[in-house]
Amino acid sequence: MGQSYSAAPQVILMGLDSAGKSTLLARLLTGEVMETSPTIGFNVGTLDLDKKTSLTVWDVGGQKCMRPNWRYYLDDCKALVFVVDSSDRARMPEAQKALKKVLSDEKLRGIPLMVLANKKDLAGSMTIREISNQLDLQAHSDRLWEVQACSALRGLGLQQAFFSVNKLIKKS
Ligand code: G3D
Repeated sequence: MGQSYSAAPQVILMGLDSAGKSTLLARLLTGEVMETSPTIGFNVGTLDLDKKTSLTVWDVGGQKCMRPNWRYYLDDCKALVFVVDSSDRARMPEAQKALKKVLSDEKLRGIPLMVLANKKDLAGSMTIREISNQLDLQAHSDRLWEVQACSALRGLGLQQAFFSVNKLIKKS
């Protein structure tokens, strides 16, 4: 666990329930996930990309993202990472709606978006293009966005994705 949450840029992890956020955070932080108290209900950890670069990653939950208090975490948010289950076509409209709602928050104006197309290990998972279309990402021309495929379960593509998140933060 890093020494200070406030020193590293804050990244918020969101997505529908079962998208794979907890698995992803646990994998990314290699066992360093800190469970916050049930009243807060969020997981947080610091990801060290290299000796000089760290990101503080907050998992604010799936259903929980609709709770009023998650908005307080947006104050210092430098990037939003939205996780989708790329094998679940049926829930893409719901994911699209949730993403649109989150991005409409004034506090997130202009901040970059990384969509993680998780569960790429599953046969028949959607392509990046399909996911971009389903989430209507072209509509978000007012911010930098990117989609990357990963498998939280297998630990594939995660480190690369967060290096890209860091690049997006620097560019924006
Ligand atoms: P959440 O925190 O977004 O709600 P979880 O999601 O991390 O709890 O994951 C939900 C389920 O998806 C879990 O399975 C988990 O193992 C699985 N999962 C997460 N990431 C991947 C992945 O990359 N590939 C595959 N195949 N499965 C994944 P269970 O069975 O425990 O519900």
